[in-house]
Amino acid sequence: MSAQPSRIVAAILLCCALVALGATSAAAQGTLLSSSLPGAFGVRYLPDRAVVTYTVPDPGERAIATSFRLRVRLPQRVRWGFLDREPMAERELRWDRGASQAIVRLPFGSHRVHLGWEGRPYLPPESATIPIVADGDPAGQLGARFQLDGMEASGDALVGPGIASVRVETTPGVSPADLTLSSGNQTVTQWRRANGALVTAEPLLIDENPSINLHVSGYTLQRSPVKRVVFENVTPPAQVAKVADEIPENAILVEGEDFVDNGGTPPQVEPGSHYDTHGGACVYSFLGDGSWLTWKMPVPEAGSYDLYARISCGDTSAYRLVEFDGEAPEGLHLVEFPGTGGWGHAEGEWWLVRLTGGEGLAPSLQLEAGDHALTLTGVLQKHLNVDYLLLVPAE
Ligand SMILES: [Ca+2]
Repeated sequence: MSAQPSRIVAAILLCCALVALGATSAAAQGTLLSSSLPGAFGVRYLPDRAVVTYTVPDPGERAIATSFRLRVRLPQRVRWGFLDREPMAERELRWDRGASQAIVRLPFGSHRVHLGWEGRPYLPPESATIPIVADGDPAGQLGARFQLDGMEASGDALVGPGIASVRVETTPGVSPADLTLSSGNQTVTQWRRANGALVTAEPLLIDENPSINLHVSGYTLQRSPVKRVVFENVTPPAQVAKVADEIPENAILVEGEDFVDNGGTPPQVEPGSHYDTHGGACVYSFLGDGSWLTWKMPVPEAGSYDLYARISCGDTSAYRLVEFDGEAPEGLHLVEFPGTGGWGHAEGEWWLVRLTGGEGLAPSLQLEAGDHALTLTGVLQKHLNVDYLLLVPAE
């Protein structure tokens, strides 16, 4: 875009000022602004204009005029202006060359004034609507608001949960550095260009109907620089199956509390903390904030195995990324664990679930003999408690 971001930022940082002025203060040289009546004033300098927001109460019956006089220092002669969204006539814009100040008469109340010295008179649009599309279907919209230095849009996307790429279709000239998108608490700032759009560099984990927030930097935007936000290749999480809460024959059992490595927020382990746990303990407060746990899974002989987990979840569901020896097994990257009706403090709140090998589940794991590393990474915010994990030889 035609913006010069560093210049804008510098101007904003250096020149933001909020001042309260006394009545009839002199229009002394060197002051940014002065007013003939008391009030609250803020002035912000941008590359082509000063934007003044003010509140000046109506002085009531004592007033002999219906307006007050404001002087605003500008680097060059004032050429155009807006009072709120109305253009100001040229005769309303006086110039005190000696003081380098614009002089305008303004109505009482709370208003915003743009005083420009360069370029053409311009105000950003008030609002815009940006459609969201998920794999070709409408999936909500973002409501956009404009500031002079960018656009902020937000809304819910009717998509997910799962993994998806996000393509932001922009007008020409939007650079990756201008664009920030957040979905829930994840923020995307890395983009690659593809066919006139910006696409997330990495697939994004999306919760069910995530809140989307989009920020585009750019000065004097004429319209929304984003035409559509498109979720592509939306892959839902793998499902698990609840099975009888008994340990199958020949199962290799690894206690949840016996994890061998972890990262992020440490989970809790405390003997006797929960109801009816195997080995008298479980791992709990395993957060969905990117924290991960790794277990050593000993496999006595090469073959086909199925993965089970005894879990509790007091939420509606919890999501975990699954890796075996550092790689996602086929069909098992993101897994949705169901809510079990509680956190495992009462009967029936621990469920044994099967992750592979059943109908509608990911295929059985083909494992070599030896120790394998199973890692679960908590994502999309939800907690999960784990009593134990099983590898069961596939029939
Ligand atoms: Ca246990």
